[in-house]
Parts: sequence; C-alpha cells; structure tokens
Amino acid sequence: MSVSGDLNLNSFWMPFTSNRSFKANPRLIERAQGMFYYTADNREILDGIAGLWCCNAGHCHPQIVEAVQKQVATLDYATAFNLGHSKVFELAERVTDIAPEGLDYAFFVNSGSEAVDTALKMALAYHRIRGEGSRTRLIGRERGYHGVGFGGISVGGIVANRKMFGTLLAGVDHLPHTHNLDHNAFSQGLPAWGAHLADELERIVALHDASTIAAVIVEPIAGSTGVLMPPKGYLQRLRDICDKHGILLIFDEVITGFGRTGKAFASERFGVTPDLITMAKGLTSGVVPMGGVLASKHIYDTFMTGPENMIEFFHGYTYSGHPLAAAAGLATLDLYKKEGLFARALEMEQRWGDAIHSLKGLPNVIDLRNLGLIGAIELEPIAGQPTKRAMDVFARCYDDGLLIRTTGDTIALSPPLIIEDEHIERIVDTLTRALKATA
Ligand code: PXG
Ligand code: PLP
Repeated sequence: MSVSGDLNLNSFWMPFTSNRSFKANPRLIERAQGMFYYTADNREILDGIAGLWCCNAGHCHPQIVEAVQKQVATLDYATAFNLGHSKVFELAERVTDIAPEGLDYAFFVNSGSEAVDTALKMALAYHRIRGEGSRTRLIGRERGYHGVGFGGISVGGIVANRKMFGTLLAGVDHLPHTHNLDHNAFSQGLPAWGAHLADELERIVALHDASTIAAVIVEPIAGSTGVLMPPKGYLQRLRDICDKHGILLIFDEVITGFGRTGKAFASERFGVTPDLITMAKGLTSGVVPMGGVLASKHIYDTFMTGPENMIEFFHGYTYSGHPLAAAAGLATLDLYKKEGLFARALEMEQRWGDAIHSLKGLPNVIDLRNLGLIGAIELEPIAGQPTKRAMDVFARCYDDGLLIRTTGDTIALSPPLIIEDEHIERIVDTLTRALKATA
C-alpha cells in the first residue's frame, strides 16, 4: 500500500502517469495562487506550464472564483438539451466575438478530446447533408495530439497513444510532421524551412481522391509532441489545398487558444482561417472543465436546412454548456479583456524568446523553440534511455521550485499569461542549474 502522511494513494489510477513511480515518490500540491503552486509542506513551486497549458489567467483569480461560487449557489445544473440558461448563450456570443471572422457558432463540450470528436463528426455530417456522403476520410498528421477519444487517437500521430487500441477509426491518413533539426534548429518563432511539406496533402488527395476526404485536422502549433512550430507559409498552403479540393480544415487550438500565441487564437496570429476550431483549456482558464467547437456560418447553415422540428446534429454531452463552466468561461473572458492578457503575451514574446534562447550552449541542448508564451528545450536523449534525460531535469526543477512539462526528451514551457520578468529569470536560472546538474 502506498501512503503519504495520512493519505492512501492506492485507489486512484492516475492518468498518463507511471503510477508505480509516482506512488513511490509522490508530489502533492495543496493550493495555488497566481503564478505559484504550494505543496503540502508549503514549498512554493513556480508554475511554468499554466497547470497543463490551461490556467492562462493564473491560479485562483478572485474574479473567476467568485463567479463560480455565485453560480453554484444559484443554478448548479441544467441540461442544454431542449432547455437553456442565459450564461451559455452569453458565452457563445462572447467567444465567437473574439474568434476569427466567420466562425460564428460555438458548440460546447467538456474537454479537448470531446471537442475533437465533435469537430470530426460535424465534418462528416456536413458533407453528408450536402449530398457528398462519400467524403468520409479524415486526415491527421504524424506527431499530432488530438486528445484520447477514438476519433482523436485515430487522427493523432503519437504511436504510444495508438498502438494498444486496436484498429481505431477506418479511413484515416496522416500528413508528415514538420519537425526537422537539420534545417530549423534554434529558429526564433516560425522556422523558415518546410512549407512544402503541406504539399504532401496533394499526394494524399491523389491517392484517395478528393471526393473521399472530409477534413484535415492539425494543431497550428503541435504541443504535446514537443512544441513543433509550423514552418512559415505551411498553414496557408494547407488552407489553399483544402479549398481547392472542397476539404474542411480543422485547427485544433486546445493549447494555442486564448492568448497563448499573443492573439485570441493562433488562426488570427498566423492569418489563416479554418472551417472549424476546437478549443478547451484556456476557455475557462482551467477552473472548470470545458471545451468547444467554433464552426463557420457556412457549416452551421448547412445543418439548419432540414425540417425545422428535427434535431439537426445528433450529438451532445450531459454537461454540454454546464452552468459552472459557462460562468467560469464568462469571468475568464472578462479577465482576459480587462487585463489585456492576449496583448500582454505578445508584448512578452521577445523577452520570453530571448530568455529561452539564452539556454543555447548548455549541456545536451540540441534545439530551442519559442512563439508567444510557448517555449521548448529539446535535449539529446541518453542512448538507450529515451525520456530519461528530460525526466531527470523535471525532477530536479521540481525539487528546486519550478514546474515544467516534458514530452519525450523535450521540455515544454507555457506559463500563465500574467508572467513577469522576475518569473522568466527564475525559470531560466532554475533550468540552467538543472541542465548542468543532470549533464
Ligand atoms: N487537442 C490538443 C491539441 C491538445 O493539446 C487535447 C486535444 C485534449 O484535451 P483534453 O482536455 O481532453 O486533455 C489536447 C490536450 C502536454 C499535454 O503535456 C497536453 C494536453 C493534454 C495533456 C498533456 O502537452 N493537451
Ligand atoms: N453512459 C450512460 C449509461 C449514460 O446514460 C450517458 C448519458 O446519459 C452516458 C454514458 C454519456 O455521458 P455524458 O453525456 O456525460 O458524456
């Protein structure tokens, strides 16, 4: 039995965790405030990853806390099936207001994974309603992460997340990923090389025929597989090829949404508008689980063409538009606006990027990447022990008061958008010590 103080750790089967390692050496968080977590023994841990790319407004902001407290005491739950409450309608209006032009409709779910499955189903149904029911193929990308639903792992490109789970969705193909250290190592912002990799979509179209393809889904910046920036011009080229062949383009903005790139969405930052956007995480600053899909007017209107008394989209979750999530979302969007947090992320981008790139030359650092308030440090793996180098740095940083995230041998950073210069300095200093100590 695994025990920490009075706490029995046995029964909780932890997600995406080595349960046995964790339970042998647990790390328990007690509370949070602003940029910091505090452990059970009251150590301060600087949160370098905004929880898990989600607490963009910082932790326990009193305005969000108060909104949720008020909501739970007023209306705890109401279904959104044939019933409504005002906050979810307000939230849909507010979030579509900051969305790219033309993405005028919001469908709410409870996570990024559900958002992805919802968007894929919208794409399939859209073509079918238009009389193009042969468009059933979905195109993802190698090294893509789209959550853990069957749709998401099918279009996703992380082998470990796929190989245990059978045949997945049929009729899925994958674009190549865009990561290339030979051409792009130590690029600031978007790498110059690689836009041509979007042309692989033409090869996939030539192989299957456009009439069989419903949608392409990509993360504008791939987060979970190590922070892979899109080469300059790549996303626009994907857009152009999709347009040419009548294929819908889905941007999975679960991590890039809500200011992470210095704009509301990466779509705006990169000037490329998809047909559907998936979102989650920063929508409520991580306070209450919520995700969503933003849909273009054209897609929504297509669904609204059947008999008026009929359900148009046979899809939805018990907690779609949950009142607590809606209240948290509204308070979060208020805060982003009032404190100008998206613009703030853009203002900090250069200093943040310079800080990340100041780690060049430290032991085992083979690449550094940055954009908005995202940073990545790729390390040379220890021969025969992939992931160990990064996990050693993680453990060292945690003991030294900094929370980072690792994926493979890449360290990912995505701090709350309220980060100050002093926090950036502390992140760099702690990482420097850890990289040297683990060399
Ligand atoms: N799409 C993308 C692009 C994501 O990053 C999901 C979908 C799934 O969201 P949910 O809410 O179902 O987890 C994500 C989630 C990491 C990390 O370490 C990233 C995510 C989840 C867990 C870890 O980078 N992103
Ligand atoms: N399983 C059962 C037996 C259910 O009754 C429901 C919803 O009513 C679900 C799964 C789906 O749950 P959710 O709507 O929370 O995704």
